[in-house]
Amino acid sequence: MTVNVGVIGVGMIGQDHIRRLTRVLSGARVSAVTDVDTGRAKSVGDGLPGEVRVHENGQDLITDDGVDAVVVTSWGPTHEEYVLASIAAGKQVFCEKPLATTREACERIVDAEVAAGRRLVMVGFMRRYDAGYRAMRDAVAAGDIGAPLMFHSAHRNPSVPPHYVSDMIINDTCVHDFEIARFLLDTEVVAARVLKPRQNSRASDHLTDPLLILLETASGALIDVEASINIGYGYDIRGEIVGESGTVELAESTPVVVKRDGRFGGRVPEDWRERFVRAYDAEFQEWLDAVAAGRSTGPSSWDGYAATVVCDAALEALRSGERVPVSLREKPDLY
Ligand code: NAI
Ligand code: ISE
Repeated sequence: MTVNVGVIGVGMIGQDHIRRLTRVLSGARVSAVTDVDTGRAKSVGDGLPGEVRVHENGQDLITDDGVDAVVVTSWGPTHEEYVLASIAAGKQVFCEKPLATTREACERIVDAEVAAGRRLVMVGFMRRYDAGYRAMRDAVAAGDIGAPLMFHSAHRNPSVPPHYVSDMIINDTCVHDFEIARFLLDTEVVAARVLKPRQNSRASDHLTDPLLILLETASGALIDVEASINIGYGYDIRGEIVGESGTVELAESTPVVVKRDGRFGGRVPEDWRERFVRAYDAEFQEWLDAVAAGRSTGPSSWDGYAATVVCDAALEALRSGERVPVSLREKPDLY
């Protein structure tokens, strides 16, 4: 079966996902696109094979009979509306992170899915499909390093675009670290604190960069997340779990190490599209296969909700300088 996919928001990651749906993966075609920038939607649609409808808005795309499943790659604050509309239409929806930008919005999505009686939403937490993180999780689950005590995570972006506002360092960038910590340690976060080192002089005044976020978990393990969003040298994602009897950490992502003139070195990825290319491919292939088979898969609305609740607490901790407890509602049986 070929899944006809409609894409809402055809900016940077939307176009990258369209490329993989169209040229890399099997079992899909992009049948419709939309964007608030209608010129961009038309130009992306015109560049695709076959008949591609360019819709005026996301609601029209979702109810298009020629769309079997929806990809939401518009800006975070617009996700809730499109995810809710997809659930209402009974269509599977892949939503890029964050699921939604507030706890309340995520709760509305969870409630709608529970009322529908089946999982329809997959959230784009692609790190779960990265071979390195998977191997780390397997090592922990197999008991190779003993019970986890700490997870050190570093999230370094070379720079951020002009529309990047201050809260995004937490709810757009660190949301990945919070989410992968839950996946690796198989526990929930119970409190957050944020420390601010001296400001990076490369950062715009309206941004607080870097940050050090400390999370406590229900299992007693601690998580520290270093977020640097103007590090300049490249896109560098680091992670190490310290267990009672060993450690496991992500290897350098360079495919080769070059040694010459008394030195060795490798490539640092330019951005997330390069660093996580195989993870994005794997997450989308899994989603397409699940849609074709009429079943659900991947990070759920509950995972999206839990990650956003941690973001909310970290944002409050950033503003107040205090330790902020995190509490989740009761997990519905659906998840
Ligand atoms: P972008 O700004 O390049 O593209 C977003 C597009 O959505 C733009 O073309 C914009 O005009 C369109 N748009 C905004 N509001 C809309 C609306 N209401 N309806 C239809 N179109 C709308 O942003 P980017 O970087 O592509 O990010 C998009 C989403 O993907 C964000 O939620 C972001 O957090 C997520 N993302 C996830 C990544 C990952 O690693 N999983 C990487 C980059 C982005
Ligand atoms: C971007 O939206 C992503 O999701 C990337 O994975 C992340 O590294 C970056 O900081 C975000 O802005």
